Amino acid sequence: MSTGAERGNLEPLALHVPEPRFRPGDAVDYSHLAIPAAGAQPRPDERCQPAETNPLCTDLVRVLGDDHLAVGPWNPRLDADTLRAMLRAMALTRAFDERMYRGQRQGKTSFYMKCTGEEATSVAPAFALAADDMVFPSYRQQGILIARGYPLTEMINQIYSNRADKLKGRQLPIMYSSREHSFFTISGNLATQYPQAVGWAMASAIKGDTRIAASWIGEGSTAEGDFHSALTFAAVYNAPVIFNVVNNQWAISSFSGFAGAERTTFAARAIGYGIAGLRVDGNDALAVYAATRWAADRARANLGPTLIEHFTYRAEGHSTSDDPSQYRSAQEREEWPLGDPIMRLKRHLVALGEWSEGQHEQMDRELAERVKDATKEAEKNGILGQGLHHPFSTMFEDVFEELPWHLREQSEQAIRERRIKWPEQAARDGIV
Ligand SMILES: Cc1ncc(C[n+]2csc(CCOP(=O)(O)OP(=O)(O)O)c2C)c(N)n1
Ligand SMILES: [Mg+2]
Repeated sequence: MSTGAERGNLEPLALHVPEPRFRPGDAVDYSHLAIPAAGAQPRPDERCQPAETNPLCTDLVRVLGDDHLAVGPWNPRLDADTLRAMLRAMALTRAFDERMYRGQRQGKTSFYMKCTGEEATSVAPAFALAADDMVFPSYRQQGILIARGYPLTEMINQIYSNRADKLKGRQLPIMYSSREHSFFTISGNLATQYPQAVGWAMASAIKGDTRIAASWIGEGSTAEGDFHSALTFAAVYNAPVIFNVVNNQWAISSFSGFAGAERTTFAARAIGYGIAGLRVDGNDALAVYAATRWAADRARANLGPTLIEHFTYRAEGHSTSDDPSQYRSAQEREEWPLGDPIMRLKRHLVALGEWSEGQHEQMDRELAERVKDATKEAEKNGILGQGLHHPFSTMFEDVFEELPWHLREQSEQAIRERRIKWPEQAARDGIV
């Protein structure tokens, strides 16, 4: 057995600590990113062996070219009405984000998260999936709810935690839930939605149903164990599930390198699990639609799960609690080589002669009005800071069918303390 002394001529062991290419003030150059031409990627048959998709895990599926036309085998050939509906849902998502962000700055809510620049990664899949396919989103897929027609006022009630909030203020603002829209309750605990989606998909198959599941996760969250156990279960049982990884380059202030992006792509995780994988231009709504359709058809035909990496960019801060100017170059957004998803779809429709600048401006004005009206409607039910909207005494309800003894004790103690310390609020809550 050799000893440390005998190996004294070796360099000491060292670790690699990833460092992002650009920091605040740096000039940004994305020429290291390989962006292939639109239309150049092969489209294997949906019934192919998973390994046939391996080359697509390091490629980039693109449909919309620099001339704004749709090209290649992944072109989903959508009619103009569908393209306009998708554009509208994406623009509404952005208008909603703008207004809610301002609402947070005005103190109407404590917290908000935008998805600016990533609208295609939720809206296009919502169009490609069936309305009753079950989605297990992260906190950045408000576009799905909007595309599925969930009332904006309900979303705002939840964001304001007001008395009409269906979740009764028990969830962080933006962590929606809607059984009617097949939208699973959002959890702040990253990555938990992945194994839940697989469990739901397995249950759907066990019941002999035809509905599939789709889940979304940020690239940073793929470092969680839940991501890997979900993929193992799905691969073993060939579960009818679509795994979306939204690679927006950042996880708050950590860049994608801390989740392994320097070594390989996120789509390439599929190769190790033996499932199908696709890496897609996430700012190209048509490519996202086509990839989702491919994966959905495959899952529905009992051909198993697909992992789709959406290569995109988080154009704004992580949340209203974040200041990205502290850790990344402001030029990144401007230099991002895949452009803006709304602009790209708009230019495509204009190039087809199915849309115009004037129509687009008019739509933006109309959507801003619609969001404003919904906001006013929701404000009638209260905003943050106007007192507790749901009685304090109900805080422990709705989790267990019957309150366990230890929670009953805690509840009684909390109510007793409230009565002593804040008698006015207690009287208002009806605690006497
Ligand atoms: C289990 C867990 N760890 C850490 C956090 C704190 N946290 C919230 S969001 C976030 C970054 C996630 O980044 P990513 O997965 O890339 O998603 P993105 O925000 O970019 O959409 C972190 C670390 C958390 N909510 N849950
Ligand atoms: Mg991210």
